[in-house]
Amino acid sequence: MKNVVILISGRGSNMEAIVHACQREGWPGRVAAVIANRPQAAGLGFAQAQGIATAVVDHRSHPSRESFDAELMQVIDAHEPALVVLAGFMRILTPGFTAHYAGRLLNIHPSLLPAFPGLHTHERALEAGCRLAGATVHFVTAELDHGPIVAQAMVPVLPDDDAERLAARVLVLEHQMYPRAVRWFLEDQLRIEGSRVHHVQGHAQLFV
Ligand code: NHR
Ligand code: GAR
Repeated sequence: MKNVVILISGRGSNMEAIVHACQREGWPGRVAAVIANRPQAAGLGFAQAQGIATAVVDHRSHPSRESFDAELMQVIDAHEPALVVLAGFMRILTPGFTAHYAGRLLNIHPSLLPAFPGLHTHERALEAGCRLAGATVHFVTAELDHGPIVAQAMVPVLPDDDAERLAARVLVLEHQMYPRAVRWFLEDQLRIEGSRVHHVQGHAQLFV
């Protein structure tokens, strides 16, 4: 059984989708721990109710990003993860952290990368007049939101959209795409070739 460690900062709905899919579909892996950088992260309650180990590593009790990341790595590595999953995790990680988990660290970002890396993606997509929006699952590298793309999901932008409505439409597909991407990784179906990722059996890496 491969261990997965999921990092969250808040609600944790993507983490829930992954836990449920893992239970329902009988993956060759299990969610061994859910770790939050905020003590109030709502997703911790769900994880505890599922009998999953939880921990808080509070960034506010560290003097630097390096020291926060060092403790985070210790807590993660106690679970010997094959894969670490960022699911609404809101702290930028240091190059030392991303190097330590190179090739086994995934993120979901709520835009069609390489458009709109960073924060406030839905507001920025609306402001830019985009007719298409979505989310991207990618391997994490030192450069923020620039790692190899595993899968993308697209949704239309509708005339009455505000950021909240658009985010909700994107989130529905996030909950389909992220569990699939995690399952592909655990089943060893993904190959990274340079900056590209392909599924060995050619499964569609686009969710519509
Ligand atoms: N770290 C690295 N090195 N590379 C990536 O690709 C990362 C990462 C850490 C997080 C998620 C990302 C997203 O999908 C992610 C990808 C937080 C911020 C941010 O500015 C930006 C991008 C992402 C997550 N965080 C502020 C900070 O100072 C804090 C913001 C807050 O606490 O609300 O760390 O969008
Ligand atoms: C998701 O939409 C995710 O793509 C986004 O935040 C939401 C988290 O929801 N991630 C980021 O913005 C990362 N900076 P969740 O906690 O319910 O999964």
